[in-house]
Amino acid sequence: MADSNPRLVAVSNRVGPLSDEGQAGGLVVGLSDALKRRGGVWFGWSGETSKEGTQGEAKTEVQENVEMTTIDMSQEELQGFYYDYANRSLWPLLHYRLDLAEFDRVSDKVYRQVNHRFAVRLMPHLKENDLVWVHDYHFFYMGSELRQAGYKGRLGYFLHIPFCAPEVFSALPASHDIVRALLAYDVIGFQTDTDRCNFVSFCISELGGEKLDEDRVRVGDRTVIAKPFPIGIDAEGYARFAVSPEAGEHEEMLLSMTRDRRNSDGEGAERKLIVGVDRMDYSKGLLERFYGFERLLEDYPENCGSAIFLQVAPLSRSELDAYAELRDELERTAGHLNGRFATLDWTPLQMMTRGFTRKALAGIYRAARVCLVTPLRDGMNLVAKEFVAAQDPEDPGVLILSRFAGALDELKCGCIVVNPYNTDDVAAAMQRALTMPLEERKRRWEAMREAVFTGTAQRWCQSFIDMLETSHHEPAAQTSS
Ligand code: GDG
Repeated sequence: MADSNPRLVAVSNRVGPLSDEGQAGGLVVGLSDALKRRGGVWFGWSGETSKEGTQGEAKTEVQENVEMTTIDMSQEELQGFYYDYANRSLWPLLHYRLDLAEFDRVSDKVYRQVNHRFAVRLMPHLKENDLVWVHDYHFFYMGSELRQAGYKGRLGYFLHIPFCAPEVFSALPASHDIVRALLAYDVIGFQTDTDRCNFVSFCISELGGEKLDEDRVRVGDRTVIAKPFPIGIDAEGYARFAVSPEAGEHEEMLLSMTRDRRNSDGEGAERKLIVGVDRMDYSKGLLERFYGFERLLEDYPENCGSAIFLQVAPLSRSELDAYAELRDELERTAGHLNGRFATLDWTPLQMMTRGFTRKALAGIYRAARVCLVTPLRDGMNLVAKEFVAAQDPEDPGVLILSRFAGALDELKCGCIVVNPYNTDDVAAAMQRALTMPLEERKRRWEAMREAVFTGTAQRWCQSFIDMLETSHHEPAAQTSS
């Protein structure tokens, strides 16, 4: 290897910010650390639209020793690439929502063009020994486009969301093209072993490939490494957030809200705050969770008057119909539930679409007795890990986690596992969590804490880069069919 510490070039839809110490988001923490240490480039969309779109000039801003390089998109590109193909075709498909997935050839074409132009724009910024690491479902074709443009160095890819079963993925008209394009990368990272296995199965059943060993699959003359690299959080940083003054204010505000209830009858009843924190997305299982809470109040009426469910649900992709409809449905369901159960001095369900600062969120997690993380499908789910990192070791809360979240692999040691589609199961898990003795809560939390503090964002990034650095790079054969 010519260079003992090659630069890192990261490609993701949105770029930065280069984090300060203590940020929580996995991608940002992991990449910022590695980029600052090695120097390099962070390349992606500027967040702006302009007439020329990706044909326009790239803008570079050097921060520390990192070139933050971005390009604009045209309005048509933003629509076809981002809204239509990435979020109306790929996102629902990969989250097993074929009923919501829409496929059309115009957006397919724009998606490929944007990948092509991003690759062409990135080429002048690349050096021979760079490690190029492309992120997520926006850039499936980026690797093969970079190869076609002549890049010969190491290329890695990480998928942040699930890779669905081949039976589902093959419904996508471009499924073969996409997987063939992925084979241009040297290392393909997934959140879980299930995702990796789905990808490998697709290579075998649809493309006639073969599995060489645990980590390597061959299709034609391409051999790639396909491996799980579960993303984590900056656990130490997050734990510090949770004891910051800002977190403390939010924790205290919520505790006093629940404490008032406790003292109204002069008795020290138990704190019963349940929280959920999710982008408002149909993959997160919010509606099913509301039904679960309603069932809790029906089947375990001792919680009426004391349990409060706070759902933080910042709006996301609200330009898309499926998201706008979800919002209406959630608001209707929350209204119905409160109308049915609320009393003059108790509102059982509070849903907020405003966002909070990271520190405020950490305080909210710390105030909660129970956290509901019940996605119908999730690549990993960092909220589950943040909740664990934010707890008070002397009085930790309980995590209820969906069997369909990638985070389950690492957190099953201490969470209560639920099937989010099973309303009775979710209600029973809430009841169990609300009544769990302190000793059991501590035991479960300690096991999860160990997992969260071991599998951090920094480790995720380092292990991927280590694998990419040592991966043997065979010159890529032409991968498009
Ligand atoms: C994708 C995959 C994978 C939420 N509300 C607020 C806020 N958040 C933060 C959370 C957390 C992040 O957003 C959400 O991360 P998740 O992992 O839960 O989910 P996605 O956004 O769907 O992320 C997922 C992830 O990529 C990483 O690979 O885990 O499976 O779908 O950090 O705390 N942050 C602030 N205010 C809020 O109100 N500041």
